[in-house]
Amino acid sequence: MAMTNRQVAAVLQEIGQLLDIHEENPYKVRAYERAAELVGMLDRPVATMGEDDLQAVPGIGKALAEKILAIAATGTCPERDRLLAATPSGLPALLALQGVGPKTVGRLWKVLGVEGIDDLEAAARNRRVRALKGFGPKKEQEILRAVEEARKGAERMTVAEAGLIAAAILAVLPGEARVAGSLRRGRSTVGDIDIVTSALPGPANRALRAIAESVVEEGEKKTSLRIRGRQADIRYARPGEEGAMLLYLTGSKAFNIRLREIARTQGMRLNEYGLTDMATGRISVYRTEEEVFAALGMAPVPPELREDRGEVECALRGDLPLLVDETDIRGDLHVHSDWSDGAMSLDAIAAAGEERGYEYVLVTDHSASLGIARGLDASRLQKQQEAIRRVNRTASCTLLSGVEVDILADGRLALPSTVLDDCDLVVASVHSAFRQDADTLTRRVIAAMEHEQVDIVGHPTGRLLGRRPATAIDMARVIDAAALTGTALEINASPVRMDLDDIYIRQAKEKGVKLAIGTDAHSSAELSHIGHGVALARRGWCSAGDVLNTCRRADLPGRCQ
Ligand code: DGT
Ligand code: CA
Ligand code: CA
Ligand code: ZN
Repeated sequence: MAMTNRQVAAVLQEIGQLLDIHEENPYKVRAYERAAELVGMLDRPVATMGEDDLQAVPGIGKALAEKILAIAATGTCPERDRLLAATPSGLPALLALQGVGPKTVGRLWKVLGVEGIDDLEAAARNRRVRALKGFGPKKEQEILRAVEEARKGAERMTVAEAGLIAAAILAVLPGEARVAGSLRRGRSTVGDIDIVTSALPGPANRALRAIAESVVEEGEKKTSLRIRGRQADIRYARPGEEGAMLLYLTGSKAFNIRLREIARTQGMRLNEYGLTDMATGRISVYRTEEEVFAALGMAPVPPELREDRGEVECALRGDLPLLVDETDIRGDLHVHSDWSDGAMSLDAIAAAGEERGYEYVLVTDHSASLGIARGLDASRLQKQQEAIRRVNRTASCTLLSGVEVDILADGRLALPSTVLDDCDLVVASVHSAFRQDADTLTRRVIAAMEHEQVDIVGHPTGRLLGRRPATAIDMARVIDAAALTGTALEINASPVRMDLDDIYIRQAKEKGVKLAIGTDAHSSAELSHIGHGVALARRGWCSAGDVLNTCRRADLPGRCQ
């Protein structure tokens, strides 16, 4: 179990926070924070280093080196295990709340006996938090809001989590099965998992029981279960009759309601079993969704569009847009290498791109500035560009040299424009001062877009699903500025970001703004997240022409020629 430096750094950070919760010596706390930063900045994976190599790093002594090696090998160390044993298991999760740090958590626990998010909510509602020295009613309100946000996030899952659970269910069902619901529609988050199967209910229910945490409801038509802390609904359809069931369970609810209206105006009743002719009472069943759409006189609507946002009218007229498809994608426009905080070498990125059949991958390591481990300064960026040229001599997938440059709090960029001039494409992103007010944040990002060298704005709203809300940025103004400056907006396809989301993508597309899909991959497996970004682009009604990554390398903007 060799851990990456990033993972080791996260564990060191966690130990620091646990010590802080326990109000231990601040110097000790600081030592772990510092160690996390140091490990984040190392050139080599700590897993491949010996104790002597580590101790040669300024700031790492013998005791720390031992702990780092233990963490790299096992994921934990005795110090962490001791701390975890002495801490209520619900406490570390409180650190994820906006505005709640280790010191706050420690006091809430020691003074008010708060041991988890439920306790905290109760304490805040009962106005016990404001009684703590230095807290007050305003802080109490903030805590309640943060709890609410966290609950919202925890209720819905990422598409990655939903995909894994769905795959586990599909694997055990003894018959044909299809994913439906919001997961099939490509929504950025998923409430519960919906599956349609033509497997026989008896054997299927037996198989499901074996993998479920608990069975909520079990039947011949429908079974609901809890699995890995989540809910899944399985609907049974007879073989050869799955069409109407898949259509129904895919939704959305608003789309289903429109389809039923359309059926009614044609003298038919639509439900999950088929179409009933109201004059004769005869029911027609369908093997596929396409056949149901055809019976309603409509073109088949791609699942990603089924939200009743104008697609029903288009399907009736037969002028649905031709949506971008994953096969149109010629490259990834946001990938990190081991030159900053990624795990892949440049060669590994080229190989991974080649494996996916890409023409190019844009390497976008972080610029050097506060808060980001191992960012590139001008001279390392230049060295990286030389290294990229060397890789490109033999690789069939071309590495484009880019950078993910920080947009500083005042709208300046973390690297000078002369340096950015040497990049093929430049992504500019906000990584700090997320809590600025709407106007400041919006002006800040627009200022960055006005730099001639900036081609793409990375993860424009800055949200981290379940962890951090979107910034106060005014996307309507940003979209107008993007149109004016010819800057593309990113669709960050990382399952924890999914940023931009569908509504903004559609607004951008309608103003002629190009969208750039990037996985923000830090490892080769994460390149496969591109599909989530394509799904979002489709939900934003994008055709291939709206998406930058469908361009041949020679047609990309920036300085790619
Ligand atoms: P989610 O789970 O919140 O991410 O969103 P969905 O769309 O997967 O919603 P879910 O799981 O509640 O229901 C799955 C599908 O079943 C939904 O997309 C459409 C259909 N459906 C659910 N409730 C109703 C309803 O009251 N009327 C109609 N016509 N269809 C419904
Ligand atoms: Ca669902
Ligand atoms: Ca459901
Ligand atoms: Zn970023």
